[in-house]
Amino acid sequence: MSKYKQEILSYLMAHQTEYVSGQTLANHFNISRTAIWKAIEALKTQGFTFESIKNKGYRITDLPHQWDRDLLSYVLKDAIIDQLYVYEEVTSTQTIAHELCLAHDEPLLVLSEIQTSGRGRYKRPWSSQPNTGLWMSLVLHPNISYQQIATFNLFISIAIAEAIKAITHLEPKIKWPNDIYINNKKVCGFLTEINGDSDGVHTVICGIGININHNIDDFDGRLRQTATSLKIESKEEIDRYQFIKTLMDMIAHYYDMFLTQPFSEIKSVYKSYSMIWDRTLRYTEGNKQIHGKAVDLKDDGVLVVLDDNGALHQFISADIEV
Ligand code: BTX
Repeated sequence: MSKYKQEILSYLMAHQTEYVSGQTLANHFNISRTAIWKAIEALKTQGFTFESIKNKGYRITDLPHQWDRDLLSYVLKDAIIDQLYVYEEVTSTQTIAHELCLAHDEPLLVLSEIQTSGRGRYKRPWSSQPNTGLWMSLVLHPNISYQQIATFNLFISIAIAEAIKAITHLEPKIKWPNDIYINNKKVCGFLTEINGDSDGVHTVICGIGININHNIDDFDGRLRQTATSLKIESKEEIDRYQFIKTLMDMIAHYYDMFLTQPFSEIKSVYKSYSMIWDRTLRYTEGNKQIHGKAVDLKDDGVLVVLDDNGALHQFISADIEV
């Protein structure tokens, strides 16, 4: 495998609108034209398509449809991660991320085309079809207390909603605390797991699942009624690379806000995305179940709900039936 493959790809991606000759590449990287040719051949096997014109050079015309590590490295070169792990199939990116963060102190991203045991909250299964979605786990190391983790979720949910809106121009809605819906159907679920000690949280492992290019038939059983994808809602195939870049940019922005500003600064933005206000809904947390209306979201992320009998309840996390 050419050790220059990644650099050659980056160069060609940066010059995607023009032809780049083998000689230009050879001069730029100070390697032979044979080495350039080998790198191009290797990229072809990964799913890149090139137009190659005699005396003009190469131009990338099509990108791999599967997640490709080299392309993701290029697309995410400015992302807030130091390490990127891309797999074809894993049990769960959360499980892999938990293992990796034992040996790494830097921020990292784990992504897989397929998850055979993708999981949601309370060990519920997360359906993770190949070639359609974004199944990823982001490992970050904020220096925060355990109490602050509830607001981390709030900032992340705005980041996801804004990425969806920027790419599709649809109106995503946040269902507190962990889901994003479009037109009353679930398009994304995320969960945040932590490692910490008596000094506080040292690792946050945020697993995000987003249905991107699913058709309705891609969902099994009950999910056909409850789930949706960006493609179903926008009626357009979404470029997953463009989506993940936008998502990681939004996460970088809102993560920085999370570290530097109180939630109160963006509470009104959060509420504008929320789908639970002014609605009487069923809230379940453990054995506790009530029927009521959300009346406040406190600065520490606690949701205050007024039940049908006029009593106030506080939730740090709950399942809400919408
Ligand atoms: P949750 O417990 O709120 O959502 C799980 C519930 O959502 C399931 O019980 C099912 O009803 C429904 N569901 C399952 N799969 C889908 C789907 N693809 N689209 C819509 N609804 C679905 C939310 O948990 C957190 C999910 C996090 C998933 C990511 S994927 C990457 C990372 N790795 C991993 O194993 N989990 C996270």
